[in-house]
Amino acid sequence: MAKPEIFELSNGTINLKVSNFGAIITSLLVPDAKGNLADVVLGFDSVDAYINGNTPYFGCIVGRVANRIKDGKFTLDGVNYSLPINNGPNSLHGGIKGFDKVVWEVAEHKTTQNPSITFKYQSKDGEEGYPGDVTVTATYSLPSSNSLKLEMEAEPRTRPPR
Ligand SMILES: *[C@@H]1O[C@H](CO)[C@@H](O)[C@H](O)[C@H]1NC(C)=O
Ligand SMILES: CC(=O)N[C@H]1CO[C@H](CO)[C@@H](O)[C@@H]1O
Repeated sequence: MAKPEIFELSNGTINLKVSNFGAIITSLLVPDAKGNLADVVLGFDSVDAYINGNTPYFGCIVGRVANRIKDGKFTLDGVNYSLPINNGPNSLHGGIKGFDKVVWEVAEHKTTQNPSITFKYQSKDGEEGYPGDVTVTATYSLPSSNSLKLEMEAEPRTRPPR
């Protein structure tokens, strides 16, 4: 498995730090009207804080689902599913070990021209109670001197078992 680390993207004006752990944005420096850079996201300097700590869901990609599922239960195509309960009686975000707590593969990292980084994660059938294999990609890029873009894709690899 890849080592959790923090990557940096810069286009000279704005500067993004993002980790392959949870696809977490740890820092985003942008200039104010006078050109002074300030970090506009809440985050920690070290990836260890995210791995070890009880960090809130700062800057991450939660998944497979965002928000709560009541009692951690849902029905899909007539099949009942039970998810791990991690928020009162409910299931919150990706469960106990959601997409925010796994190491993603670095599928591509461009540092020149329009810098970008693509993270990829293969979620297995049954992971955190959810059916079907899913391949997830998240691409962070700096397409211009004052913009950050995030493109996300989730593709089912197998149909849920009947
Ligand atoms: C699914 O859950 C509902 C509600 O609890 C229940 O009525 C139904 O019988 C269950 N279906 C199956 C296939 O277990
Ligand atoms: C280093 C780098 O990639 N700089 C880019 C920042 O964004 C402008 C467009 O606004 C590009 O022209 C630069 O190449």
